[in-house]
Amino acid sequence: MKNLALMFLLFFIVSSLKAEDGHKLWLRNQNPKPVKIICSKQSATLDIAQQELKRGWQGTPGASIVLNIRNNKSIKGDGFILDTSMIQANTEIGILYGVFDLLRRQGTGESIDHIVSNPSYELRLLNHWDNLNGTIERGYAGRSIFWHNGKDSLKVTEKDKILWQEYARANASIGINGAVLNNVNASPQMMTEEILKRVKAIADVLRPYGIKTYLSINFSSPAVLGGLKTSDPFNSEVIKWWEAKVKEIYSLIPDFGGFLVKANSEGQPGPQDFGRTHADGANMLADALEPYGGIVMWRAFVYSPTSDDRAKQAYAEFMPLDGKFRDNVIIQVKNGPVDFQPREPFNPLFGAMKKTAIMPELQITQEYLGQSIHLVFLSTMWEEFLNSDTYQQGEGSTVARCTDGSIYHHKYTAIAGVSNIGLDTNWTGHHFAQANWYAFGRLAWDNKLSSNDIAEEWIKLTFSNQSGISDKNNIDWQVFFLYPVKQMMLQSRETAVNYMMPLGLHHIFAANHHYGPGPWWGPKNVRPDWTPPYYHQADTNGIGFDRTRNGSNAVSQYHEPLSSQYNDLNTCPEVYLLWFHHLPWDYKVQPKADQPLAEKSGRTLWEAICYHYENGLQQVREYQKLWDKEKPYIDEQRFSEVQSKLRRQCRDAQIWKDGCLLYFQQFSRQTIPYDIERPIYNLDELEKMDMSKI
Ligand code: GCW
Repeated sequence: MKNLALMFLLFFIVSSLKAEDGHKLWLRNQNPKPVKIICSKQSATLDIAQQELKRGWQGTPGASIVLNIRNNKSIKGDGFILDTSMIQANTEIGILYGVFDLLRRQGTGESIDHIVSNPSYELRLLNHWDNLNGTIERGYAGRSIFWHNGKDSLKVTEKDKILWQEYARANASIGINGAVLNNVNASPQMMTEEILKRVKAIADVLRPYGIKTYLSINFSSPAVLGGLKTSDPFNSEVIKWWEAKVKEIYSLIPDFGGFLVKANSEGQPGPQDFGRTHADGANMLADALEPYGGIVMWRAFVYSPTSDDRAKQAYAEFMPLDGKFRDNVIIQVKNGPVDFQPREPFNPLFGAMKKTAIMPELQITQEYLGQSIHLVFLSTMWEEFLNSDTYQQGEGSTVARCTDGSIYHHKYTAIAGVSNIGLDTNWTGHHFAQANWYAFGRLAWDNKLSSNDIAEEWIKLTFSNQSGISDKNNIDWQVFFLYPVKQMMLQSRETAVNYMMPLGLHHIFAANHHYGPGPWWGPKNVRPDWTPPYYHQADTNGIGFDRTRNGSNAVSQYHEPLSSQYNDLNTCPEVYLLWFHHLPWDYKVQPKADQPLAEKSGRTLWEAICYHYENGLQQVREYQKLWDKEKPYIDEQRFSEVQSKLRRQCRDAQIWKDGCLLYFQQFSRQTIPYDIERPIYNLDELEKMDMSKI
């Protein structure tokens, strides 16, 4: 009898866990209850707000809710106030954000009692590195949702529109309000009439969801496209060309947001080609956009092949220009001084540029973090970055406060994330990569949120289902699914750091694709700052990049007390050790309590490196076991797709560990500690492997 009941229960569980392809993201709207909505105004955005309430209401059946657009001093920008029976906002889009927040709270079981919610940043953008032929630079989830190649590629289809609308809805649900539709390595063709018409069609779909459209531009468009002799920003014909182009864009898209520019970086054209500065170039475009309320986001991602230290260059080039930019220019700065590495200290420009608006650029797409194959929750990395203290205006001048208007007061505050979405059914390739899109939006809205809360929300919204098995109130589900999966997510970035580049190592990826390890890769004909040996500097004496006062002196770009702290071996955080110091292999690293395999005292640098790689690998193995145990709690499709990606992640972590340890061992000339699993690959076989296909 007991067995029969058990079989029945099992059958019930299995049949209720229907296959899910992940397309619905965190917006699963299950079994909505009836709701009465009172709204005295009508508009496309308010219609959406009402539809969403009807689609997702989980509150008391038949309850009434008032949507109230009325100014209130405690509401800033598109913020809102939530009460059990009312959503109040200054703007229509504020009402829609309030609706999504209310539904989220119903879905996660959070309280809804007089919540005042205001955005940390006024502009919260996704950057799409999508090319006009439909490919995506550093995209790992299929081709572009905006651009296709081939005949009829510019024809706007119903299918396109449905997808753009789903995209807009997902973004609005997490507060994203801007999208740059094309790659920062921009084609001049972007500015042609036929392409701009398609941009208009996209903008029309995004608009009711509160999302403004922006474009990346190629600085030499006036010459390449307009046939002018030059693209010099001081040339009057060039100025006129941009003015006319901007006018044309606004005639099609009256609420167009503005331009994103990558100039004089990695071969892109820019004002320096004509002896002008970044400020000269940015201001010329800013002046053209200003009459329409448009902005310029000018990237600080610059580095020349001849500099002694790539990490110093954005600061060196941009600091002298502080205060020289128009107030509708924002300098867009990557979180770290090199390039979206698994771990970097913050870029020293944050907080240092005081007279110019600065916006952080984060990378949601996992170019350097296992792409769409490794499970890596990036929220903890962004939290670490946002909470970094720059000390620029005394203690507590965190990056978050230096960029969100708390400390400096500029016309705009903004944040951008390089998108990880494409045409894949589940949008992001890996089901867990959806959490990174979600986390970016949530942090852009509220930069004080904790990764713990974000992960918990996301899991509840994404994996709850109708059967009651994974119901948020179900203790069994909480203990055996929510909690362990959340722990895995929260630990996952540190795990990737461990098996890829611990202790401050960086940029030791295989060439070009940045997926597998390649610390050995350094052909003579390639510029040194594109090769790993430039960054790890390993030789028989030791390893690490000396950025101290005796080395490249990058430490001097940080405000005291950080500058001295990073400079001094005794105070430099262990996580940045080899970022700032070149150390002998037998340097004694302080023991760390949370490293289970580590020697408790007297670890040498070599041993510490070995244990980090081993720990990283073992942690992925633990995730594999953990996920296998989650089978009863999740639908078959998402279960097996994640399971299969975890298998590859384990193998790749092994390759990272073996490749890096065997390569560095040639210099350290020491044995790998015997309590560590032996490598299973040979170095020469790894060196021959195509690391983009491992
Ligand atoms: O991270 C590097 C990438 C390039 C990218 C560049 C940038 C769009 O490898 O693919 O180009 O940064 O941010 O401009």
